[in-house]
Amino acid sequence: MELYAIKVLANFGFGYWSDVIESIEWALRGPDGVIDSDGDGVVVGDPDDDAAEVISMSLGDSSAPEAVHDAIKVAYSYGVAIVAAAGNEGTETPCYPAAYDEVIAVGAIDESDEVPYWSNRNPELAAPGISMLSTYKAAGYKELSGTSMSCAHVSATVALVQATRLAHGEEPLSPSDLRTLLHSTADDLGSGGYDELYGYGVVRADKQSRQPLPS
Ligand SMILES: [Ca+2]
Ligand SMILES: [Ca+2]
Ligand SMILES: [Ca+2]
Repeated sequence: MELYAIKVLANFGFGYWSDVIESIEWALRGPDGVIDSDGDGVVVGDPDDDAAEVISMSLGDSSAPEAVHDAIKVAYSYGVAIVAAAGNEGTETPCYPAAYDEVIAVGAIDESDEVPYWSNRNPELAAPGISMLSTYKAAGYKELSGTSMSCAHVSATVALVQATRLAHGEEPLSPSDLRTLLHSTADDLGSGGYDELYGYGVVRADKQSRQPLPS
């Protein structure tokens, strides 16, 4: 698997939805600029294609143009899993694009598994989001907090699941099957089952059924 970093926001973290749309389309085309280059209808997991298996978006706003949703629906229909930060406004629902049905919205927990007041409610999953060591400008590292940090944990777990399957010669999971797997392996905290604080629970990369191949 390869990692593509696509810059869509300027410094201070602001940008345009048109750039977000373009980046989603880029991730689906991959560096060769073509969706499904061999025309077999398979994109995710096809060695002939270079599309992203998962798109991770640590960004959001209270609303988004429908064209963002359209781009997400296209990528999802090709089997690309899409993960986004639930947002840090303390609202009852995730921000966009996390709020779209196709997107896995990720909320934050702290080191005591508590959900901070600012983590938007009703995420799909929760993951660590307080004082996470992150890459930072000028080739540095810095401890950062927010659902942006949480989002990356879920995206990485998706990548781990898909990469392990592909390494075993198995088909990648569809986004829908991936989500079912992540729900069932998550730590169900708060009230039983889905709840507005943790969603289906805290993502557990270590509880995925397949173990990595020995190196
Ligand atoms: Ca391609
Ligand atoms: Ca193909
Ligand atoms: Ca629960």
